[in-house]
Amino acid sequence: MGKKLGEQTDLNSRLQRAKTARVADNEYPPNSHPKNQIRRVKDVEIAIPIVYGTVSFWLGKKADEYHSHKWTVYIRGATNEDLGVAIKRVVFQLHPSFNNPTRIIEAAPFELSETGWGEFEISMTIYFHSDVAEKQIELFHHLKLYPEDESGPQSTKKPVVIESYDEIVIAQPTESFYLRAGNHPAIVVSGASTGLSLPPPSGIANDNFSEKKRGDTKEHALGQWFLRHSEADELAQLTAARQQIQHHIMKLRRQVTSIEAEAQRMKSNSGQ
Ligand code: SLL
Repeated sequence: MGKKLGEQTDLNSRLQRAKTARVADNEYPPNSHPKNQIRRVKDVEIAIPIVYGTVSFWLGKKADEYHSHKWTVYIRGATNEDLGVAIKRVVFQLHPSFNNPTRIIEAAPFELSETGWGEFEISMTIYFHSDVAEKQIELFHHLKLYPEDESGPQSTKKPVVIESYDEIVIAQPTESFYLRAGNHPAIVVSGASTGLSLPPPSGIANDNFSEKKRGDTKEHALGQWFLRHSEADELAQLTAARQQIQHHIMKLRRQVTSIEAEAQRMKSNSGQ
């Protein structure tokens, strides 16, 4: 972690700067002062693997001069997990030729769709929940409408997809964020906290699909076009393994406690 994985951006070096900057008092988000109210978990690092990019379809017969393509820009969990666990809001800044070019998305999935005619750079500012206690970060993505090989005919069926993989790294997370989110599938924890153990992973209950809009992108309408990122797959496997181990440790701890209690009982009985 910490190595540059994105093909297009320099997120990690920006995060590195953010990490360094965080040491300064005035870098803490509102409500997190005084500083001693946030206990940070030493020796633990949290990574949130993300993918951001655009999927763009040519409109074919439906195209007009100003609306030749329909596109979607998004930030998603790298294995399509719900990023709402850490991210509160994403502000997408579009080209000034769009109506209301500043678009604020207040809940996962963090995405928006538009129609247009030209390519430009989209900026995305990610704001975190207050217990994450991290400054916002800004990412940039170049919207691409036209395929690299422009000799062939454009297709309305096959979109142009450009994605970048990266990781949001949080060194020494706050205790409250670590305890709240450490077992969430969008989160990868490395290092071990001495003294703080995570609650067992809650079986991400998604029974109430129909009533609740889902924040993950596992069954997204554009899902078939999302790219696979090998780093993301590896991390997802590690997370699953870590959760299994956590589960096992909890089970063993319970067994130890009950054996100890039994031993204590036998000891006090035989002492009588
Ligand atoms: C270009 N520098 O010249 C770029 C600018 C702007 C694209 C592209 C607006 C659509 C709308 C739109 O697509 N702007 O008016 O709704 O290629």
